[in-house]
Amino acid sequence: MSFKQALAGKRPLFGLWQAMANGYAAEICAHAGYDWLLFDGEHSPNTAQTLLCQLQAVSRFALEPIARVPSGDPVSIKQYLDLGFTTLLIPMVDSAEQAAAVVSASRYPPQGIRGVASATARATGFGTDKDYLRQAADRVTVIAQIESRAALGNIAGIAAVEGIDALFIGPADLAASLGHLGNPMHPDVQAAIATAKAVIDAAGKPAGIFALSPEDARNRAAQGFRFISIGSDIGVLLGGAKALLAAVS
Ligand code: 3PY
Ligand code: MG
Repeated sequence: MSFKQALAGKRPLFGLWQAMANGYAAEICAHAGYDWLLFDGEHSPNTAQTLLCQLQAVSRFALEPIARVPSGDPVSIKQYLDLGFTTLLIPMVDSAEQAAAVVSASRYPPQGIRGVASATARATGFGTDKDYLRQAADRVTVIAQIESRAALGNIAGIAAVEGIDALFIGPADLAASLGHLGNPMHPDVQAAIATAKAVIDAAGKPAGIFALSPEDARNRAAQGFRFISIGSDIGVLLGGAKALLAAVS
């Protein structure tokens, strides 16, 4: 089942951000039972090699490995898809034109501009998956990140783009863009998120968000967000290390 199909299921899908850029950490987190893990190519020290290692480490688990590309650059999109990621999160999508461009980058001609590396790409089983080229568009899920004032202004147009399968709100960048750097719980930011969610709902697309706490995650689930990041590998490690020390101090 593709992630876009899974998003239509009964319950929200909970994920954990992977910022440690490490296959061993990814494998450990995969044992925890999350619906998805997000491998971050935008803000974490990932390369194609580290992403490959993480993807291989989680391949035997029933979870969706999502990759966040560094930007909407078609070259990154092509490379991440060829590595074998089938779900991509595209940061900083600010307009319908940008949204259409990232969809085009994820599709082979004539629908798009994705280059073909069929026999040398992991995505195709190194050429053994004879259905891949024909089915790639159905298998791939493209998620646009909404995280700026400009994106809020254009959100209906972004959501209407065919091939944008879901929209994910980034509260940290949205707060910064709205003049509340470091304060995503500010009422203005929260109001903007509510408005954005309503527009995404009206477009009939699934909405996702990065939750700021377990309580925030529960609230987002109750509000109908379909996929919710509830923390990060780094947060879990540091939080656990602090709690352990505090327990004996
Ligand atoms: C943000 O909050 O800006 C993110 O990109 C992660 O959700
Ligand atoms: Mg962001």
